[in-house]
Amino acid sequence: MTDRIALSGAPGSPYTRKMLAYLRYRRIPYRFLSTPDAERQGLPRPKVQLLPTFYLPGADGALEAVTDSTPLIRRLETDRAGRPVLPADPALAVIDALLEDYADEWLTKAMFHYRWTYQADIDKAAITLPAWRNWSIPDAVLKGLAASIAERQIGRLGVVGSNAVTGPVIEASYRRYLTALEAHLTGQPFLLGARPASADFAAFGQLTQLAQFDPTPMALAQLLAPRVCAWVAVVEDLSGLEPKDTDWRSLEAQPKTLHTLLAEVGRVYAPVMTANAQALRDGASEVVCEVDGAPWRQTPFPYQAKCLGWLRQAHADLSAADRARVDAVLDGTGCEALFA
Ligand SMILES: N[C@@H](CCC(=O)N[C@@H](CS)C(=O)NCC(=O)O)C(=O)O
Repeated sequence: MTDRIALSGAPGSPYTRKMLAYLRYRRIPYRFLSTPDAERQGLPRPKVQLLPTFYLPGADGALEAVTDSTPLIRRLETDRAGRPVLPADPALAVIDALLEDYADEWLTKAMFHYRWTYQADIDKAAITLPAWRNWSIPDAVLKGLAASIAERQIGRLGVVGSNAVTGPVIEASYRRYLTALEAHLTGQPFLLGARPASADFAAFGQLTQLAQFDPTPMALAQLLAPRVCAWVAVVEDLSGLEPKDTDWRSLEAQPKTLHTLLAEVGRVYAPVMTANAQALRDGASEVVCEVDGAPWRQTPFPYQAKCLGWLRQAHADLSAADRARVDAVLDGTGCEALFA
């Protein structure tokens, strides 16, 4: 058991699903626990309780609670060899990091918005989320937990920026994303070719909820993007795929559909991420910007400014020649603004 990586999380957490699918693809042995089991087994608690939590040896060899899927993937790519999900070409790797962060930080808005806005979605999530932690409880207790989780999560809609004005913007973006991903997957099995990149696992994580659990976005996915629905079911377990180096499609040979996907990133994620970082620099109490012609207002989110910082650093660290290659791909997508 000790050679298995321990992690805790939940089936309704997109980042937990991202990491489980990643571990399976990498063939990294793991043991998965619910949060209550992790507590019962005396595993350390993270400073900020986030799902998933990994338990990895710290500097003194003792297990430490570590969260945050994006840096965890980078750490596991360095610690364990074989079947990498980060492209070796540094320019392609920046595009991968951008698509990964879009899924983690923007697509998650659609997930949270649909789940806690529509009654059918609220009812399903409210009863299922607590049952995932413990199902052997009386009805009255489960119903009480359902009511309190629904109240708590609906109260947090504003944190992701979902409200009456931004809701239609989030929904239109989700529909465009589905159509763009459907078209992209028509030409190749994964975002960057014939093998999965970290961005595939990030998109998969959010889509396990949007296309497989919450009824409103799930119906849209089936209607607009049947291939995407099939893809999500398969990416869950890619342990048998035998990837080759040549399965990465080069940046210059990517299909036009990648441009359409990046244009969606540039249309919605880029203005919110840059306005958020600006609001934090200015010490403003609110992010105010325009997305897709509609006003966007949300509480500043320091973590997302950190994400943008990582992306900018990766872009700045490129050689001049590789940066020019990335900029050529981003030209006309709206993503240029992220690195301006
Ligand atoms: N950036 C983190 C995000 C993790 C995250 O936000 N997890 C959510 C659940 S999917 C969470 O634990 N939220 C705190 C809560 O629900 O109390 C990652 O990539 O792992």
